[in-house]
Amino acid sequence: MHNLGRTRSSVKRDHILQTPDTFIRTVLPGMTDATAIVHVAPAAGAAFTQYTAELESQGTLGATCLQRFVFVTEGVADLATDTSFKTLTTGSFAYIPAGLAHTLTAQEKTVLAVIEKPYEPLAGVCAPSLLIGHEDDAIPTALMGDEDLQVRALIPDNPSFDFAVNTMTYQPGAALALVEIHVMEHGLLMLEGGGIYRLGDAWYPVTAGDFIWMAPFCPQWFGALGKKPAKYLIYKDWNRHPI
Ligand code: UGY
Ligand code: MN
Repeated sequence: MHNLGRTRSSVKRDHILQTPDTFIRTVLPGMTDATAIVHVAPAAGAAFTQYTAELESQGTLGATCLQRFVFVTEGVADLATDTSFKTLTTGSFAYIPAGLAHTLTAQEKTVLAVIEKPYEPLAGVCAPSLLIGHEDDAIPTALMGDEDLQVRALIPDNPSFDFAVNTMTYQPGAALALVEIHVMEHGLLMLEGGGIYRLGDAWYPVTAGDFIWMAPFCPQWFGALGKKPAKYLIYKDWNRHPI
């Protein structure tokens, strides 16, 4: 059905809302039997790249010299390095340090949220090593004491990591306690449910499948609507001085 030029997507200086009706698929270098929906990249003003990789069975991601974070939203994929082999199922994630040669191969139709970023070393701190986990094993914490808003940190809060990735789960009606304005930027993928996102001076209805980029200092607030919890995966740069 033709949408007559309408979409909920919006591109502003300090934020992007990208809804599935505007997704364009491309193939990134080295990908086989796979396509990427690039959600944000330095071309838009971000300091990282985030894309959704849709892999056919036996599809692979290309190599990268950047650090890479992968979260499995659907399917099963094998992550192999010279010294390890792990099968990632839905809800699994992997942090792959910059320069670690690896292959990621889907066992079946698989969808991955992928974040890539140049590593910012910190004097006197060793770079992180390969980390593999599952969201179910991350301990939930109530944000600012609100039991209806649970945050799960997928990456340890350790200064060797220069970014964080969390999931945030809101019970229906739960909301951020304040409009946040901060130096960190965000890449956000709506995984479940929906609600209203305030970005800058605009309020957007958002739902599972949407992507949001928030530039540093973008005013942001979310309130969950509907009868089931809303959940998102959220990236932020972390643990580094802003200058
Ligand atoms: O970690 C965060 O800054 C998070 N509370 N932001 C957000 O959900 N928009
Ligand atoms: Mn925030």
